[in-house]
Amino acid sequence: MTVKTEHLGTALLVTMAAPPVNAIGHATREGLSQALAQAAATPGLTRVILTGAGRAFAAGADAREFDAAPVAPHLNEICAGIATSPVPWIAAINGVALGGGCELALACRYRIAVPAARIGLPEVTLGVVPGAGGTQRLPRLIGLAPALDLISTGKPVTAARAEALGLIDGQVDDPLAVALALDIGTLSLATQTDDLPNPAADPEAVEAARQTALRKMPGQIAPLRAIALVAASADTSLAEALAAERATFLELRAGDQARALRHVFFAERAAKAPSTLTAAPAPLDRIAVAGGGTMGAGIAWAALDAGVSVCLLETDAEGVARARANIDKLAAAAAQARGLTDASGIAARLGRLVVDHDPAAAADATLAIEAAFESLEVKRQVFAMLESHLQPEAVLATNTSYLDIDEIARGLADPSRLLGLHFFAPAHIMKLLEIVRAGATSDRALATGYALAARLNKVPVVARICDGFIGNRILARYREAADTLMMDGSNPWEIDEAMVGFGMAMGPYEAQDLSGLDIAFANRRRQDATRDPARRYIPISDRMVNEGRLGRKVGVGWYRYPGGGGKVIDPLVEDLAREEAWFAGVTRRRIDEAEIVERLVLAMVNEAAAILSEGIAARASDIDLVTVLGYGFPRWRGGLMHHADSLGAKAIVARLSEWAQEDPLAWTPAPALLDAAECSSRHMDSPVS
Ligand code: T1G
Repeated sequence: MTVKTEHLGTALLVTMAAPPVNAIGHATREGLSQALAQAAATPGLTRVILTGAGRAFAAGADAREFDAAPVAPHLNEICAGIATSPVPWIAAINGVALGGGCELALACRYRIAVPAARIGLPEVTLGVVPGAGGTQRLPRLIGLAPALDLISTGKPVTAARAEALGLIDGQVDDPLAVALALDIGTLSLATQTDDLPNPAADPEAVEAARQTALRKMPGQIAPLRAIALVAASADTSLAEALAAERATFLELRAGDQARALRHVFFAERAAKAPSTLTAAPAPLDRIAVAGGGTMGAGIAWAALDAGVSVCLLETDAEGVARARANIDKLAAAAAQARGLTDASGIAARLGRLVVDHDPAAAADATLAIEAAFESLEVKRQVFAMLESHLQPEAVLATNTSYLDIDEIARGLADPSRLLGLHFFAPAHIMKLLEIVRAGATSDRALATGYALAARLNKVPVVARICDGFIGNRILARYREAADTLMMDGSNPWEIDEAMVGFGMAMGPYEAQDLSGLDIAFANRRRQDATRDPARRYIPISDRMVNEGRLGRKVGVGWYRYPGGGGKVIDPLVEDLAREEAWFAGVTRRRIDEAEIVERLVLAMVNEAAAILSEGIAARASDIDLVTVLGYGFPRWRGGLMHHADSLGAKAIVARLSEWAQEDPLAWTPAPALLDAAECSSRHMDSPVS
């Protein structure tokens, strides 16, 4: 039974019990429908109290049902039944009340929540709009402008904020007890949401919400449709507006963007240690981070934020001072940006930190993460130091982005304790964690990587060893394809604009200006000895570095940054490209936006398919997580491989094969793509969702 009912005096208690978070699936809807009938058939009831079992009130509609046709009873009908019930319903919100869970509460006559509850309508993050009354009942309850903000951004609010908005009537430690004891007078004074008047129109707020959605959620349909529905609450009858809401929900639910966003949602939740990994992880109460630079300090802060004690090691007193300064910057930013205004919050984190240059200070660490300079020699020295000072059972990890971890492991007495933990800058914010399993990595070390990801609330993706693992290998191919387009006739700003239009958070050239052109330059030099001499090599990026154009950090890269401000197109870059093309005997041509996007996306898809074929990534959905969470690929396209599925392997192979005629080394389709095309399956492996 996913809905339990119990008579308590003149109250009927209705409890949603669908662990772990009371997602509202068909069984729950049936149970709620029966509870409505039971309440109507029970004489003398003064109230119905709706609550959730466990840690959630209700996490919203069960998104796993969205790939199938809707099955009655529908949640909007249940909410309408609650809203028109002669016996008042009280929402005793015991935990998260999201999406349909919030809509059930909105349909109730009265709402009380525990202080820890988070309440909201995150439907747009799944590519849909609230479909059970939220776009109409919320603005009636709290006003149009605040409702626009909650619904168009999908961000939940705390119980305190919900109370301030008028979304709930109060915060109480024991909502059930208060609901039972609520005097009938108070209850009868509460206005049924559906009886509230239309909210006042607010065209300025509507336009502001639209502009924000266009800026912050470009390309996404649901936010704009949600805004239109909320705007209509001001001048449309409830019945008409609810019908329009339902129709919009059903339309978007079946659309590509909702399918893509659901795919990422479930892929994120599937990214956890496989049940076959039975080894116990190392305890994670006290870890060491070797290297207090930007990455090391970010990793340390992520651990401190998660309640872990950290020994941040540097090489000398100066290094300690630099590391401490980096930590202080992160602490100040956290205090400001993330509401950690209470000094105790910061002090508690810093109280768990030791910064030292004496390795003995890390002797009791059970995991050490090396975040030193990207040099094999330096890393080997760091691990020799760690190995000699930490307990033999301590797990060792390197944050290297590119180096061969097997090579690093060869310097260890016990290579089984080493794995890669590739964080993404800024390490305390980016959710992606590439866990790199080297040849000798033990199950215990791997399990420790997963445990750290869970503790730091990161999304783990396991990669095997190759140059760049999953993300940076795809990035290198993406950039090579972009440079090739530049050589053949395009320029950085056309390419960036095309890819932002596709949905990338930032174009490849602006992104490289941010990270610094010298990083990719160093990687190309490292690959010089092994690069296939027959492969077309584009020298423009090297030319830029050799001319000191390293990116934003020096004020000039692919763009200029006058006064350290925003990017400005620099025609000199196009001149450099023309000159290099002339040296190479390339006849440049006009390349339109569509070809830019197609070539860059398919270059990434083909590289990703090779990564799958080689077993570097275990499944396509992992590559989706890497591209969305680490490289700005549009989440509403579901990630690189989900997007590739939407294009179809046959079409991709046909296009790649056409280009391979001009340049086989760059464009020959990977085996996984050929296999998918041959069996005309759309998926390069079984999708997660
Ligand atoms: N549907 C199906 N499964 C869900 C789910 C949902 N809405 N929410 C969570 N799960 C599963 C999740 O996949 C995982 O499964 C387990 O529950 C624990 O989740 C009509 C149309 C509630 C804040 O967008 O934000 O209502 O991996 O690991 O970190 O207008 O889950 O254990 O097999 O995330 O404690 C709107 C989505 C739906 C909320 C809990 N609701 N969920 O976080 O646990 S659309 C949402 C969350 C809707 C109506 C519309 C979070 C959480 P497994 P978890 P958590």
